[in-house]
Amino acid sequence: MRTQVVIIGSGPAGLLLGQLLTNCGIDNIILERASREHVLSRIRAGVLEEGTVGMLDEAGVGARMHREGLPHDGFDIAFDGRRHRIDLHRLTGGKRVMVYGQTEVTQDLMEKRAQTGARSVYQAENVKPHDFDGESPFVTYEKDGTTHRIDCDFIAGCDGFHGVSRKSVPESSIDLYERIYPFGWLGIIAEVPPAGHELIYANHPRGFALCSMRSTHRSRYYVQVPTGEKVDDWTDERFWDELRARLPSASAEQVTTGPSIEKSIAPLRSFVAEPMRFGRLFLAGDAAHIVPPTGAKGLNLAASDIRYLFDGLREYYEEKSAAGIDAYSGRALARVWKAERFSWWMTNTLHKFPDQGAFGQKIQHAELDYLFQSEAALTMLAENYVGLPY
Ligand code: RFL
Ligand code: PHB
Repeated sequence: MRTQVVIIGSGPAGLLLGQLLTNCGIDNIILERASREHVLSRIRAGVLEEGTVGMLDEAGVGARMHREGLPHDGFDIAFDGRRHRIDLHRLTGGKRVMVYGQTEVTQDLMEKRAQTGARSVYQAENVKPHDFDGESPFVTYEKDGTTHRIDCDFIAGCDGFHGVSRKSVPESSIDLYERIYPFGWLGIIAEVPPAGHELIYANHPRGFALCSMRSTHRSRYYVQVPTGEKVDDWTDERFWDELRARLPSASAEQVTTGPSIEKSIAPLRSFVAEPMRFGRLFLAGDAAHIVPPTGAKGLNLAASDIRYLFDGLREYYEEKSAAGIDAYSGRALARVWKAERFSWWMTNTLHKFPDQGAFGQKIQHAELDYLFQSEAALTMLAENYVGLPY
């Protein structure tokens, strides 16, 4: 078999790249380890930057997002028993974010791909990129007991943090940067109306909490829990009590409780692999970098990587120029590191750290106090939250 671009991974990065390539006639095949149903059952991101929204429109999959997604002009940070609104729209000269679940984004992209007839292989086992440091790379995989080989021009490693692409690169060619936080987020989804129209990020002596949503009748809530905590130790009742204890009382009263339909714990990590290109293999999205979810940047960074990678590949095929693919790693990493900084800062400012001590508490308090008194500090927060320019 032969194609122009083999895409490993059918998450948002792989599906978005595949659709943009297909739309301009560049042949591609997606190889995904999991089943379609498994990919669609993962509950993850919820907040899209305008740049991500624009890319989904460009890919031709924006219609349902504009119908069902919730545009948000701001969000709240709660601390010291009070809520402070970050007016994203005013602070950024008219920008906003879109609340629309990653599950929906993935479903829209999968449906569009099925309509266009582009090839995807789900439950592809033992996917392996080969010879990407030469002129003739290929990818092998197993399906139903048979080994297949796909020859290609390029391989896009969009296979997430635990994927095979980054691990195929010799250790001596890659630099890894990592910070692991001593806590995770316990998250639930419940079929109840959200506590308010906008998101609330809460800094509380008991730990961080976040009120988010998927729609006007479906809520997404998180509380910070220590590393090692077990989901089974958290009944719905315990979760709701803990969430309400971390919110200002007026907000706690707005929380409608109900049975959870999903409950899981996500660890928090910052991670970057450099560079993001190895010959004819490109890494994109979580395969190359992870941010803690506090800044809502993970999926958005996957989209901005694809912006640069797609532009580079299109230039290569349409204009016979390698300038875009040569610039890919540098351009992507410049944006990645700024989102890493922002997500790290949001995490440090809003969570309780076990070794924070009295000094750390005072500094965090001063940071938040300053934030709400300074137009400059608020603007820094707002322009990063809505997404830096590509
Ligand atoms: P994905 O989504 O992990 O997709 C990778 C795909 O590759 C497949 N795969 C393989 N396929 C073939 N062979 C192999 N060897 C393979 N190994 C893996 C996997 O099965 C999978 O289908 O990566 P991608 O496309 O880079 O997308 C990244 C995003 O999923 C991620 O950054 C976000 O979900 C992060 N994130 C958030 N991002 C935001 O922008 N806004 C948010 O509000 C937000 N909230 C979150 C989040 C992530 C969370 N968790 C659970 C980590 C909230 C949470 C709780
Ligand atoms: C979510 O709705 O899942 C969500 C929202 C904002 C974040 C992280 C996750 O910062």
